[in-house]
Amino acid sequence: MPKKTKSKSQAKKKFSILKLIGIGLIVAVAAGAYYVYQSFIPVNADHPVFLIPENILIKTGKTADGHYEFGLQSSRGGKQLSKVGMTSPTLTVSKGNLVSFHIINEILNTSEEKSLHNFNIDEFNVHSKDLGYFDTQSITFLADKTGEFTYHCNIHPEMKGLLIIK
Ligand SMILES: [Cu+2]
Repeated sequence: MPKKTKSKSQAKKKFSILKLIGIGLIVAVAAGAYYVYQSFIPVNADHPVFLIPENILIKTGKTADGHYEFGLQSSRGGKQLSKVGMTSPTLTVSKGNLVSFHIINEILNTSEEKSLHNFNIDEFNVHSKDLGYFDTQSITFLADKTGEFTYHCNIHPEMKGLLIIK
């Protein structure tokens, strides 16, 4: 009965395709879940923290007198002041918060200098990569201690501001 055999093998083929799709889906879902799980791990912790992060949008820029600085992307609440000796605004967050910095480099390349900046808060293991013009990066950390910390670009020592956690 060759006919029956054929339909049987076809059914078998169909089944294995479905099985492959099923395995593919499981792998995709697992990879997605793993990614989401990873994204809940702050850079200064080894376990996920399930809190809604406080979002701080940071951009690079230049002060009126031509120094590099960080600034806030939103000017909501007026212009934040910076501490004497620092170009960039003082930021205040509450202890225990999960804080996400979203950094964008908006400084144009010039013929003399390629625009390259990074964002660091050493005490919290916050270190962005070197961001070229219009590159972005998001970094989430857990504000697990109070104090005054400096956020800075390690390419331009002048480019720094104060982060207060209270
Ligand atoms: Cu810089």
